Amino acid sequence: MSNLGEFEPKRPDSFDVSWCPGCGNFPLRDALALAFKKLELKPTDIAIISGIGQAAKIVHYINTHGFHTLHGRAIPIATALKASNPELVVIAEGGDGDMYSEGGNHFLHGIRRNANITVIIHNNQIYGLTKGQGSPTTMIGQHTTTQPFGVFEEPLNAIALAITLNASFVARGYVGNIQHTAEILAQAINHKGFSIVELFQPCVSFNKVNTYQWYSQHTYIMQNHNPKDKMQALQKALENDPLPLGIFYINEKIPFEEYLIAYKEDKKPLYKRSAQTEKIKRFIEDNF
Ligand SMILES: Cc1ncc(C[n+]2csc(CCOP(=O)(O)OP(=O)(O)O)c2C)c(N)n1
Ligand code: SF4
Repeated sequence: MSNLGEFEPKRPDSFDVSWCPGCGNFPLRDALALAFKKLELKPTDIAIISGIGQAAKIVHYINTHGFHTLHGRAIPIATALKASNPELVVIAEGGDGDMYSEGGNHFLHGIRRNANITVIIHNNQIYGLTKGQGSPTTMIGQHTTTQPFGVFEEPLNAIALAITLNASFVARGYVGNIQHTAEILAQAINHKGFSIVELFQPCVSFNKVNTYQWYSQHTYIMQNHNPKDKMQALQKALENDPLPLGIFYINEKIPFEEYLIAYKEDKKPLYKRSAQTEKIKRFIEDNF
């Protein structure tokens, strides 16, 4: 049963949530709202930018600012939003297909650019919205609607990839544990830099392998792990069964917005400034 409080979407009564009953997106949304409450954020402090897919629909089902964009494109739009208004808490969300396949290129370069945003990947290890095709994280041997003889491609280990690329914050959770997931999300949102949180999220309709029971049996919460130690983080990320949960890696570095010339002398967000028409006119006259 959801307890979203002020994050309950303000929609007409006729607006239905189209997630299937039992979908892991429900506890994921609860954990996110809990993280916002822990951080004492208001709905107007936050903007969620999503791609396309079941996961990406979250912007309609939680009361914050939101923008449902194109498949795989949440990260660049979230980056631009943060640059134009660094005061906002900006979150990019999408499924494993959205972020690792259609948006895979942006995932890599988002890590390099290091905007101060949080990226949440709802990893159900399948394409949910389009009815059960194999995704970049589907396990080898799994039978899917498009791989009836079983998946033969190596699944993507995005946690190991992100650590190798020196991402600023890398974590993984499982939505079956709402408290632990909320704790990770709160730390990710608080972290200054590109924060990646991959969340195992069962798809009860199209992934009959990675169920709630499967995740409970094949995951564990890391203890005494030092997230500042890159090699230890990478070693943990390469563990396959059981799969570790928690914060793998923290790498403090200057975020993208702080390099922007627009904020060198004035920290006021761009949208709060009036247009400097005289300066623009002079620039055009001098250069064209
Ligand atoms: C460029 C583009 N390619 C393909 C599609 C079709 N499409 C829509 S959602 C989706 C997969 C979504 O899977 P995932 O991102 O894992 O999210 P889920 O639905 O499982 O939450 C695909 C392939 C699209 N909308 N746009
Ligand atoms: S198809 Fe899967 S991911 Fe989509 S709403 Fe249903 S259970 Fe959730």
